[in-house]
Amino acid sequence: MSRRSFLKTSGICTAGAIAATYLPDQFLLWAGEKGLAKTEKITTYCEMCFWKCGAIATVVGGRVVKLEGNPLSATAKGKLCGRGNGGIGLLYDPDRLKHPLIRTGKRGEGQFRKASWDEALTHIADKLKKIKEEHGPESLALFTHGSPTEHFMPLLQGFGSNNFAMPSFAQCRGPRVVGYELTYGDDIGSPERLDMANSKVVVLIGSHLGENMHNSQVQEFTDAIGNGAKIIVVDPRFSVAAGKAHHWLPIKPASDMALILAWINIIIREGWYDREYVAKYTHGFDKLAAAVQQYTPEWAEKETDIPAAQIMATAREMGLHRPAVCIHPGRHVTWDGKDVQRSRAIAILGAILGTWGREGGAYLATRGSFPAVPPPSFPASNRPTLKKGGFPLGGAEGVTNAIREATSIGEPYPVKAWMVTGTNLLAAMPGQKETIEAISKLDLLVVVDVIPSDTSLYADVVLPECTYLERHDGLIIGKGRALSASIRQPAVAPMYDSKPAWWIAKELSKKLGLEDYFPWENFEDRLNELCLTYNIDYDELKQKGVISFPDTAKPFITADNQPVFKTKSGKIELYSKELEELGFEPIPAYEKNEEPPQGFYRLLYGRSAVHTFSRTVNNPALNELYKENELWLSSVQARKMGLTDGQYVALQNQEGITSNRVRLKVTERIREDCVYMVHGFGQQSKGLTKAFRRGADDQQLISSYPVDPICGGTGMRCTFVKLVKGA
Ligand code: MGD
Ligand code: SF4
Repeated sequence: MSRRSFLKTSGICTAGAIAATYLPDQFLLWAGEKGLAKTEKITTYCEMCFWKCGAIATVVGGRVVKLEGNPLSATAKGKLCGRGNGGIGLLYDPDRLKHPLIRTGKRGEGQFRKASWDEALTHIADKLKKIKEEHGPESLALFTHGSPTEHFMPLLQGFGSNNFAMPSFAQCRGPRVVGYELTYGDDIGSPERLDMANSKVVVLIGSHLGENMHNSQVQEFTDAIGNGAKIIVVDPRFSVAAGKAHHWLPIKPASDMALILAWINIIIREGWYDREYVAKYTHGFDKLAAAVQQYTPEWAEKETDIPAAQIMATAREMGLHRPAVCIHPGRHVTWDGKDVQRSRAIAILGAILGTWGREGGAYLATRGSFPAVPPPSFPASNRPTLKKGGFPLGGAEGVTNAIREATSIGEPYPVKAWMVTGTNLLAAMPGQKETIEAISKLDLLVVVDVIPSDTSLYADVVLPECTYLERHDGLIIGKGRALSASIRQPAVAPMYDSKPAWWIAKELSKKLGLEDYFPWENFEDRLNELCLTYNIDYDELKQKGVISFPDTAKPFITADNQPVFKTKSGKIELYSKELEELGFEPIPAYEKNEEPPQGFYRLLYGRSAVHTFSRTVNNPALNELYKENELWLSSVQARKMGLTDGQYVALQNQEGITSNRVRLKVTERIREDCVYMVHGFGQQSKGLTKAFRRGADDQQLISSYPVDPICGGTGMRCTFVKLVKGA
């Protein structure tokens, strides 16, 4: 694959070639290359999103001047995406948090005074001790995402609480994890274990690869296109991926389940499924076949707006090329509160085509592993954890909205302190009013961030973490095709008065008498120790950045490499006894979603190739490439309303909440019943000088939403908006 074709698929010809180096940096780079200045190459892994690509930083004269992908990294394959290159923009963003801050104004006003680390940590520790005394240790909750998690978990659990949650579950992958675990006894992993490059057919159901820029996955998608795979894209919008598709299915939003069930029905009815595989590895096929009979292509046409003939043709394409069919499971799948069942339907479609463990389908996870490091023994609690929130399959990463609700109502017990690390809850969770209301019940809100996020405006104490280019973090243990370990180490020393999360957690632990949970002097000692346990040469790891064990890869089913399904039946469960016992449909069934009323559009949102949620919108290098989001509106609707391309409008939801102004992108590339914008914009924090009130915030508009009764995922594609002129 050429660099050009990768960039083309990423939909960002210019962004991939991003100016990650500014002019003086170009000079330093040149000086380094000529041997005129001291140059170092430091290996690390990227934190601009959660794909964890191995990266190499070139440091000249103490300044990071270039970032490149590590060729040894399976997620980078020698390249970084536009955002990965933009890491330098985060490091040198003048808007970064520079000192610990203690609030002086009202919550939300963003008035703070500078404090020393000792004062800020003492303040937090004193408050936490008082809260523990009055309400018990479980009254502390941790909201977290990404690398800081590993450092703050021992603090939370050592304190005596197990109340933690990450938005990556109930606002993102949770329903998929649960749907796949119910079906295969295993999640499909992150990165998803897809053998896309070898697929004959790639099916993307609402996955906008190329705009959603997961590095190696987009590279493999590009390879699949280059290798002649048939591409089927189901999307109400003509996405970048749709531009590469042989079949673009512009589905009526929120009717995907109808299409998937019809596909399953046709593939069974026409005998296009993998009989041998189904007989050997699955459970409940006959019940599935009977249950889906009602979902004919003609019926599905009415539900989805996709012609029955096209539904047939795409089913045939999959059946004809099985098992080399790669059905992407989706990543951000919290759409309509019925997402576990939709994810299960996708999993079932893959199963009857025999794709799990097969070339061109989904590969099996390595069974290689490093010796387990036993966790410390944390104090036990006799109160229930809040992280499942009463959802039967609430998941290991916790349900953010459940902890938020418990905080608001003070039931089953009071939650009085939140630590928020590496997540911007106001942008990540729907129901901003609910988040602010829950915060108003707290005696302490601590935010650990690198920039003054919207959530930090409500904090009592803000702690500035240094960026990933200035710190050590935990090893990344890759469990994809082969076992691997990747290291993060500082390319430069922390700027300003910022500190790494491991240091913050350890210092706070000392003030709380919890230092036994951090039994090392500094994090390098900890990494050294882990490498000894794992039998990895630490110096070699530092130098290479990634060490892989190719012998541990056994990706495909063979006579002596049989898959293990950790389900109740020991097989792939097309019929789920577990769901039946919990009172849910054992086989996915169709339930119609509400449609927008007259004058309203369904609000859809997604990614830009150069941004990750709200975390990059203020990054000088990335903001330069995409400064504010646009609202996609069909040209037919624009004409009817007398609106033109480039004009500003506001959006108003059914509860009367009105957004910031947003610029219209009038286009033929979207259906008439929906509008679309990139998520993460419209931030309210003045400290974000480049992002402040640029574009509209989708999250502000998602004020009511269905919740998946199985896992607690919040359905965020059920908001209807109208356009307000004159914004
Ligand atoms: P961000 O909005 O990027 O996403 O939710 P979040 O992870 O909360 O906020 C991340 C915060 O972490 C930022 O304030 C950033 O500055 C900070 N940060 C970045 N790097 C570091 C670091 O090294 N250390 C520390 N301490 N902080 C750091 C994402 C979540 O949002 C997810 S995973 C998904 S898939 C959902 N996407 C989504 C959507 O597409 N639309 C809507 N409406 N909501 C969504 N919510 C979900
Ligand atoms: Fe960084 Fe891009 Fe890789 Fe994400 S996909 S980790 S932003 S290089």
